Amino acid sequence: MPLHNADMAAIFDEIADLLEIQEANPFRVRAYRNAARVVNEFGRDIGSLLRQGGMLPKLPGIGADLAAKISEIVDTGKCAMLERLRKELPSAVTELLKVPGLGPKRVKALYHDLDVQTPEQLYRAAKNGRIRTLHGFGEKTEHNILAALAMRVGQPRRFLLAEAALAADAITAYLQQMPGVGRVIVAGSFRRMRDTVGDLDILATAPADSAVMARFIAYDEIGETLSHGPTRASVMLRGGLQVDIRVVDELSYGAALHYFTGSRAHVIAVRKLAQARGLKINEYGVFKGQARVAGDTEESVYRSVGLSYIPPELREDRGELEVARAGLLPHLLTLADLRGDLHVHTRASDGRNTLREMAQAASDMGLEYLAITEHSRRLHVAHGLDAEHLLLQMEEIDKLNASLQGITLLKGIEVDILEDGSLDLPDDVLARLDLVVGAVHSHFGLSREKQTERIVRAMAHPHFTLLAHPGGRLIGKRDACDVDMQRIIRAAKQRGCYLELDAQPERMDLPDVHCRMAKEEGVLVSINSDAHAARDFGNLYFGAGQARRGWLEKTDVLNTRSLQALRPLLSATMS
Ligand code: DGT
Ligand code: CA
Ligand code: CA
Repeated sequence: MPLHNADMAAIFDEIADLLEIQEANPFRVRAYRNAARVVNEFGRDIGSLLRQGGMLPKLPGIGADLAAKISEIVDTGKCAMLERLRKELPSAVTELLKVPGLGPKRVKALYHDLDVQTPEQLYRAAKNGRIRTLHGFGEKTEHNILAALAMRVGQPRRFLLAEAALAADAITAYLQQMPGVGRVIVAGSFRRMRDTVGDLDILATAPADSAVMARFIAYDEIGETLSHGPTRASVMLRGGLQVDIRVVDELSYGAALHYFTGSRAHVIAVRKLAQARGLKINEYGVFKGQARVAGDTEESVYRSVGLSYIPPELREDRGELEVARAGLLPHLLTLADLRGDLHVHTRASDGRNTLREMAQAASDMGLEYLAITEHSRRLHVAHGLDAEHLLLQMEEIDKLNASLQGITLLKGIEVDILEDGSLDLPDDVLARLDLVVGAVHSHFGLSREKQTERIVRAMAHPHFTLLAHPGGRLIGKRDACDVDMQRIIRAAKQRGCYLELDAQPERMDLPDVHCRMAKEEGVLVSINSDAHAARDFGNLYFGAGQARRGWLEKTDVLNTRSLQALRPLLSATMS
């Protein structure tokens, strides 16, 4: 399709915008802006002129370089320079520039202040009301951004498990109230406790003629009904989360639950086992010829293929069938096994509650000990503590411990691991703590070699106890650092220190496969809330889920130990 003057002008305008965002030379920016205007206002169609073999007319302010770009655009329909600039900047920038009323200056402010890279993240920020909180932005701009992105971001996106859990709890409670409904359970990746879910898959049991479906699609959080029939429906909640529902009769419950829990690969592997025994498994039951031989419970489905019950978190076709057949399935950790939390913040750095409030909340969770681990001085944005403030807090903890009942506070720090692998506080201060939690908060982009070396060096520090959020990912926002996790885990083993599973919903770090790697190498994992407020101890539930996906048992987890058993394990690392 031939490009016209206005198209060409749009290309030059976008180049000017992107250059401006990159803080390029203002004269260069102005040259492209000028070119956009001149081309747009030129009385004849430049593309047609050139294609007819004519020369590019003399245009004010258009030198050889810009003239060459005009020819390139006419010839190829594209401009390599624009493509390159787009690649250099986060994709959210291109989307933001399309929003009416947003110029390059405000776009730059947005993507810096919100720390968004992709249109999806931007959409979420707008949805969560974060844009209106920025200086110079109001509700109207936020609304414009949402409207502009809604079309694009209608494409599938994944939700954090904890986010999805809020919706899942509300909708299952609603369904449970309906007369005639038997069981209501969320299957799919949600039940397998993946860190993110694509959608919710609800299974309900009810008689064939029940009004369950009609009631389901009357749920007032539904934004759009995608499809609906007598036994199945799909809806989109207002928040953008899709919910699929299937209604089956009680007799098929186990087979249906097995099928809809997945994973697909696991279900297929179980079906293969069934075929080898002359059985057929589908979502209605296990059949031998025409006869149903199992399927009312999941146990009966597994039994029919000679296996013991496999917990949902293990159903990823990662060897669980072989292990089940050998009768060697792990006794997975449960939330109740956790007796302490080794990573939390208070108001002293970037948390919201006091020491006493955090201690109370941990105690309410049934925990016996709680390590206070503020950020260290390097992390200014989190009001990190210097040695002096840390020592003051240690005194405060001693005093508080004297009056607390049923819970003990431990003295710790979440100390920054600096670029060279050294720690952000002096040794003599670190030596006085019960534990030292080390964390990477900067220089995420080092090469695999350098990043791994940096962390291994930090762990070699005599006072190092626990590596916080080892991969450094923020789900949907930042990929994990490029590191050799096997080497880090082996170094931890050698050094006698531990790895954290940080249970913040957007961290979930260590992820499952690395939990399993740690277990295999004999390195204990500590499942911590990384709480910044009293309510964040709820993170531990999801952390336990991720640990289960990583095959962890009670004995594989550091903070299942009593305080008495824990103390020597912490000091074992202090040499
Ligand atoms: P998600 O939603 O992307 O986080 O992942 P899942 O595992 O929840 O996948 P979803 O919602 O597409 O399907 C839910 C379950 O239903 C899935 O885990 C297994 C089962 N399922 C769906 N489609 C198929 C299929 O074509 N074949 C088989 N064997 N199972 C399927
Ligand atoms: Ca799903
Ligand atoms: Ca689904």
